Amino acid sequence: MNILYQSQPLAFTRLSSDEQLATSREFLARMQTRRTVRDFSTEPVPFELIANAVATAGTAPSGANQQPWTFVVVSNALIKTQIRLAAEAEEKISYERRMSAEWLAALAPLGTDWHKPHLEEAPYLIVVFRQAYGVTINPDTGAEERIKHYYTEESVGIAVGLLLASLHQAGLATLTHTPNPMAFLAEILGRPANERAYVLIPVGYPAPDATVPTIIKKPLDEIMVLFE
Ligand code: IYR
Repeated sequence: MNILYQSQPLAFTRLSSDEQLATSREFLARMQTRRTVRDFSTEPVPFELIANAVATAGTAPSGANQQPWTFVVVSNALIKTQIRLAAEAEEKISYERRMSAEWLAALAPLGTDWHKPHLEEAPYLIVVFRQAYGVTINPDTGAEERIKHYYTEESVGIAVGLLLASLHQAGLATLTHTPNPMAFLAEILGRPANERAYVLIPVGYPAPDATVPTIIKKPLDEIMVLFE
């Protein structure tokens, strides 16, 4: 017998077919209005919206339920400035030297460059870290030991998806920003050796004059393959 397996009845609310369709359509319509935003207002955001989004992210499934994530929430202006300066330094090198012509061409329709004023303007930065492995103290020896983590990339990716959905649902704008390399984030934020920066997400209200690139999402028949 597996003595470690403890179970309980599933709490599950069965919706009527009408409710299922209505909520599914509403959610789709709402998510179709999400846009990645690069022009942020400095207007403050209620902290609970951020906390609820992080708590929502924390409901994500993860490999062996190890929940290999840390969400660092920054509103401190000095730290935001430090992050902006370090990110821009890396991005400048990337845009001028590291990124291939093919990559720059792929990004051209998005209108991005190395300037990242949103890293100071957005009221919150959420820096998501992936815990490449866990750390525990051996009670007998007092030594630090590593715990193997499974599927951390997939787990953190799913959690970030839920985070973005929650923030959008709460009427906030986000930018999924991956300055590369991102090691400076662990340094500035004093994160332990097992944590790797995964994505940096400015969160706030869009600036009143915010613009977004004209892009289209692939239609359903291009992204779904159906065998019936
Ligand atoms: N990290 C850079 C470049 C960049 C890369 C991709 I792929 C994008 O979809 C957008 C930007 C930047 O943030 O500017």
